Amino acid sequence: MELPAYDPQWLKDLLRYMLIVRCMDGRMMKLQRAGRIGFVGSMHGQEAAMIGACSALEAQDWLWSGLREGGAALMRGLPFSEYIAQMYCNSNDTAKGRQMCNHLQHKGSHYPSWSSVIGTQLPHGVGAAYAAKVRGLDEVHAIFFGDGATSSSGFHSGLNFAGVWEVPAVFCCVDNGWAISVPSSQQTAQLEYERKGECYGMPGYAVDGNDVLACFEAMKTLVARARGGGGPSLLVLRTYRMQGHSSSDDPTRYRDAAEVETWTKRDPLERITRFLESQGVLQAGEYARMESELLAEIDREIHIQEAAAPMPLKSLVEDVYGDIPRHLRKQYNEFLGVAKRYGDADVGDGVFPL
Ligand SMILES: Cc1ncc(C[n+]2csc(CCOP(=O)(O)OP(=O)(O)O)c2C)c(N)n1
Ligand SMILES: [Mg+2]
Repeated sequence: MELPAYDPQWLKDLLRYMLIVRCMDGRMMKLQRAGRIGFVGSMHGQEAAMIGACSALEAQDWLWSGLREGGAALMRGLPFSEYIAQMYCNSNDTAKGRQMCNHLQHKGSHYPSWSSVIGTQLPHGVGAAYAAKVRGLDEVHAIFFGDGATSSSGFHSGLNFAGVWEVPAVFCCVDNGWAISVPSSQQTAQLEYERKGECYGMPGYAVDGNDVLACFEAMKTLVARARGGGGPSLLVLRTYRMQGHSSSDDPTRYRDAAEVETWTKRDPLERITRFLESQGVLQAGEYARMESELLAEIDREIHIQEAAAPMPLKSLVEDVYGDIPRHLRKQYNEFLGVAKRYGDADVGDGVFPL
């Protein structure tokens, strides 16, 4: 197949964004293992799916996500400082420590806070896409979710309303084959997730989610369709999560080493790097240089955020009411007593019951 004529700098940027995701992910996992932050949902292996697809979005578009799309938000403008502050839930955290860590959000890049409750982002994103349509705004809403989320009620109600209202949305199903320890075969009798779109009156397509350019091209077509008033569509990005479901999970208890090995050979970063080298776009040593510069930048920010103060306890009861009501004041004073008795709560031993 003839490839479109891509701008070499654009291609290099694409690799850089994928590398940002890989570096940030690796560093966050190390921090979690060292007991410095509480929870990480690794994006390792899924970089091409998120970066490729989200590269087709414009600044005015929206990204609705699940656990593993924080890296795409970095590409769209979420600063390293804010990302890491949210992982520490410290006083620089724009969510004020009210979300679990790794539950990122960024107002500036149209990246709403997401919920652990699987599938909730679908009806939320559809509602926002419908509002954009009614108000005549030039916005496309990319709504990301996993293969497991196709079994949630949010998937049904989201796609159903989207089809009826013909909203400007692209549903991006990141099919990594697993919903924690449940393989796709035990979750659905229709393994071709793209065919589920048909039931809601929208076209569905599947693409190699480890091929960043294929993800970009497929998404570009569907985003243009939505922007032009053609309505919603479903895009399945077939990929694999190389690590556990989260930092609390041990995938060796339910996955075959051979399966992991097969996907290791399809590493999306290695793939695009080899391609760019073969095209003369990337010179020898450039990847390593980019990687060490990014890691140094991330490490600098980690030091700053680790030293930042935690959210003041008082913030627990602020912001919701103009005047703090009596019952909250009472609860806060009781909590203050407990905190004084036991000292500050620490980050725990990294175990989270998910
Ligand atoms: C409504 C609901 N049910 C169950 C869970 C527990 N849970 C957390 S993640 C997850 C699996 C998600 O799998 P998938 O949608 O494929 O996303 P992935 O983690 O593979 O990216 C489940 C069942 C939940 N958070 N919410
Ligand atoms: Mg999955």
